[in-house]
Amino acid sequence: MDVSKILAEMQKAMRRAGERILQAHDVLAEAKTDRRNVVTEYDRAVQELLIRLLGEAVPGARFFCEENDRHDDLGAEDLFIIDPIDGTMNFVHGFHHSCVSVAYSRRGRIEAGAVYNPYVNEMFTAIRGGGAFLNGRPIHVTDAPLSETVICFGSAPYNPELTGETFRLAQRAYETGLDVRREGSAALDLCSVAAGRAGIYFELRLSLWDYAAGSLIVEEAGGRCLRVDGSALPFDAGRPSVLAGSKSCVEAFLELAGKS
Ligand code: LIP
Repeated sequence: MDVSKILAEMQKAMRRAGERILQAHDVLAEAKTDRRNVVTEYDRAVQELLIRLLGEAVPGARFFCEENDRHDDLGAEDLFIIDPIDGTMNFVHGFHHSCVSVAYSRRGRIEAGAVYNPYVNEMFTAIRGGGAFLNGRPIHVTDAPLSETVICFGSAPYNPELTGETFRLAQRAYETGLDVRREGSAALDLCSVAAGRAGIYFELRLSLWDYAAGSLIVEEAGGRCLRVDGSALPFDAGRPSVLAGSKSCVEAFLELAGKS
């Protein structure tokens, strides 16, 4: 099936999922590994809805998802990588800043990505080689120097051993840029970079479903997406750090982080 048709099916399914998120009420958090790593009945329900709809649209498709340990083969012919609600902590506490993130890969290479924020009806999309879009309008990373940008970061709350380094980098970023933001959704932070709203986003530990779609959207918006040490971002079940931004902002960040 043509990738553009698959992306269209992704967006249809994600909008259905977004309706579920907007209709949520009495959201109860369940601790997965600890008090900061939570899941809700809505995460599971949205994931099952996406699996059903995308499985109907692309018969035989496989899935690599955050919930219920649904981790099919990453080298599959047709694979969807799903974070049903990215920014679950925001969702539980009513911050209205969460999204659905879906990437499509073919034989181990991401070919399309979409990130949908239902609270503000923003659909970010990209097809490899085809550019990046917000609600159908082209987007591009900022051409401003790092010192003239807002910098987003994630606090890797599941990994308290990373707190010191995270906030050391955040302070350096704060001293260098205009200000910092910890907005609570990795996928939306990546899209803020792609849309030129933020110069950089970094987080010291993420899962593939957090960054698969957003990393392609950043690259197709003219940016770079890599590890914070400057090495290539993997496509596997590991939990790497992530650094995203324009070429010049990434180079400036690597220097301030003492990694260049
Ligand atoms: C979250 C990310 C966030 C990160 C959290 C968690 P979830 O995804 O969006 O940036 O700091 O540790 O990974 O769990 O809400 O899908």
